[in-house]
Amino acid sequence: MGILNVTPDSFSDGGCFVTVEAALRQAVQMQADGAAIIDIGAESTRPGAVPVSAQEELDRLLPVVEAVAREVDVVISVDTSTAEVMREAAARGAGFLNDVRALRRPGAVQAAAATGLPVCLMHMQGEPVSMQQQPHYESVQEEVSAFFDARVAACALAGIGPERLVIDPGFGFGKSLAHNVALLEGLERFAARGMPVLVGLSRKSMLGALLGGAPLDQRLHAGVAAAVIAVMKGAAIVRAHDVKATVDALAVAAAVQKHRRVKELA
Ligand code: 7PJ
Repeated sequence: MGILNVTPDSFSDGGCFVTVEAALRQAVQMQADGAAIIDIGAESTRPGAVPVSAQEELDRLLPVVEAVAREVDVVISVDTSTAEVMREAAARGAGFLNDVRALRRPGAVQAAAATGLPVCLMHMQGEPVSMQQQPHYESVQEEVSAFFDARVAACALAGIGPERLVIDPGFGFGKSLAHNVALLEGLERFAARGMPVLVGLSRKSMLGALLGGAPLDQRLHAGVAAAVIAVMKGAAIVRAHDVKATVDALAVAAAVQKHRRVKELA
């Protein structure tokens, strides 16, 4: 899953793809580099970000969704928590909903249900504006797992069955470095629930911290390592900025995983 931010203030590539032409060029490149899904987001959710209005999100997102749907042979994911944006994007060719708030905003679960699309439920403690101030868990594994229980149940009530759901522990969303590492180490547990697991580790601050304070543009190798670890622990979808490097690394991980499955079936 390649990342296409159409926000003016995304933490890693804000402002780079704000015109439709630039966004489309980036989408074409990511598809050529091996992305099967392109995740288009118009609301920045980096730590400290304040929410944008639904209208602003629609204005930024929809022209890009339309252009990518017309020109690029990929599944379009929309990174949104807003019910209206889900409906409008689905009507314009989106094929996947990616919600960092796991359909907790008013009307979101009903809107997502009505689209018929698959949905990623991501865990976040708090809200972007304050989530990194004091993240706290008794057991991060247990609490993220209980969160998925509750959200999967809420989705079922609204008519979204588990076969339409993908889960994501939400690296960096209300988590300390230790929390993030614990979630990555224990990823098998989420994969064992039977729903595909999505991970977003690309360029995140946990990588910077592990490298002793590396800036954004020096986190590529660590991000690729994290993606490989996640896939070896059962992740099915990797959300990444650097598609070519990630796809190449995951070709190796996928071959090993495939061999393991064949052996298990034998
Ligand atoms: C994630 C996301 C993630 C999912 C962002 C960034 C911040 N969606 N949207 N998982 N992160 N599902 O790109 O670093 O980790 S925005």
